[in-house]
Amino acid sequence: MSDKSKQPLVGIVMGSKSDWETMRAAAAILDEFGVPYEAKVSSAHRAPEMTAEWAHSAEQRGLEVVIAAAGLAAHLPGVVAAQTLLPVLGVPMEGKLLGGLDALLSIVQMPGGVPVGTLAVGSHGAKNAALLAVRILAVSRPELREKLRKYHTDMAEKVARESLS
Ligand code: RP5
Repeated sequence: MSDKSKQPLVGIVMGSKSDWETMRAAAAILDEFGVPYEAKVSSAHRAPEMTAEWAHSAEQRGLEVVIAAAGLAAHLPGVVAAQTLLPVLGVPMEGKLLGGLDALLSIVQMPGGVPVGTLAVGSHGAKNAALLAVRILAVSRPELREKLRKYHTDMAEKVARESLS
């Protein structure tokens, strides 16, 4: 888990506790890079005021990037992006009925003016949202850039080891 003694830099917000199973993949990456984060369940529909308050105060709490995950009519990332100037990365959750296409379209089709950077559906999106958050933070943090460089070198070496011939 994130080191609670450190100032969280990334806020992971999700529409339901049921999303955490998927969003663990984002938390695991942030832990791997030593990036402190806070994780919060809040819903654009079921708890609109709490969501607005969380988004409004995100910047003054010291967060620099938001990862927002939601399924079904997934309005949470857009609603959060409307209430903060922090970069918001949206992760569509995989729903049972439409496989996450509903959430993907809800998150990706933001009207011009309020951007949400949308990642892949499910755990690949969760993982990449965290890696993108690390890249954003790494712009002004050389130690994170170094860790990213090593991450990519390790990944390439792993693929090379897995080659079949
Ligand atoms: C969305 O509804 C949540 O983000 C979740 O993906 C989906 C289902 O929520 P639960 O019924 O599991 O609480 O708001």
